Amino acid sequence: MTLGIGLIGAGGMGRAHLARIHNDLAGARIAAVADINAEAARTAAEPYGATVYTSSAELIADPQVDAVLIATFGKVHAPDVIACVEAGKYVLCEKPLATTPEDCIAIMEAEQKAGKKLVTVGFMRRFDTAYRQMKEVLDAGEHGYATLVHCRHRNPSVPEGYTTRNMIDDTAIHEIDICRFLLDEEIVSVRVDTPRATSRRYDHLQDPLVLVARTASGVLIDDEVNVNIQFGYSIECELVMEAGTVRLGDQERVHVRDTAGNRNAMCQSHIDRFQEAFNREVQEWINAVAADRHTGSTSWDGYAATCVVDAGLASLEDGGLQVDVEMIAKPAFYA
Ligand code: ISE
Repeated sequence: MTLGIGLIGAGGMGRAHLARIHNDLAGARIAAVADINAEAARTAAEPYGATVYTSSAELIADPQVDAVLIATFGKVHAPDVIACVEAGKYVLCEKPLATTPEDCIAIMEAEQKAGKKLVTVGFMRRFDTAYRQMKEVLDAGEHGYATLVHCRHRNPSVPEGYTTRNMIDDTAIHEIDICRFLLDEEIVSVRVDTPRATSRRYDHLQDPLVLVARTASGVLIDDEVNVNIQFGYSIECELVMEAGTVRLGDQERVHVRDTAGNRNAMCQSHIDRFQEAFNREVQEWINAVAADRHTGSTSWDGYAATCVVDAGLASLEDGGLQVDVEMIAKPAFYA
């Protein structure tokens, strides 16, 4: 069976998903594209002969659409995710699931009412080979338990519309999720430090930031978020255990050694750096939907990440005080 996929949000991320489904993945076709910008929807849909909509409601109701991919801005996700759940359609929603814990709770309530997990949050790093290997090393237990995680999240630059809030809810949210995934536990408190700001930023930005988070068992996570580093898209992560460390390899690119030195090319964007992870994420989602089962991170993971983001934003507002993460009890449905 070939699944009909409907895309809501025809921006760069959405178009990258369409291209991967069409060119690299198996088992699905692009059935429809919706965007409030009719021209953007038409341009994105045209290469695939997909139906064009300017409203997400029409796309979700289209019987040709078996499952939905949402790649709009986080703050408009919730109503569309809920509409998909109410229509009984599986949905892969780009992060953040929603920008408030309340919206995430509404999504979880809709899903529990539907009686089945239909929502996957687009935390693609969970599908990255190296992160998975890091988790395997930790879980094998040979080196003891984790004590620290050191993360660095660097972007070459960001557009003028990107805000300091986005450094946490759009950028650091990846480390928030991947640390929960690696450590298998919740983050319970966060502090945000503000080092000297780089001159290579728009004035409204507080860049870089350092998030310092603590998990329930006491593991300390530090995450440097530095979004105008100029030289490339660079993601680092080192997990410290009692008797060993494991870290991501560098860039997964070949090394060139010559008179200029020993170096590897730098990726310039997440679409490039995590291409393999994105492909695996969407392929596993297609396979799971075809088999009528859930895969990847759940609405609970989306909710937990949003709660940590909220605590980080509160810390930023409070001048870097440590803020406890407030969360509801985990519903048995997500156990
Ligand atoms: C973007 O949305 C991402 O998901 C990237 O991984 C991150 O590095 C970037 O800062 C975000 O804006």
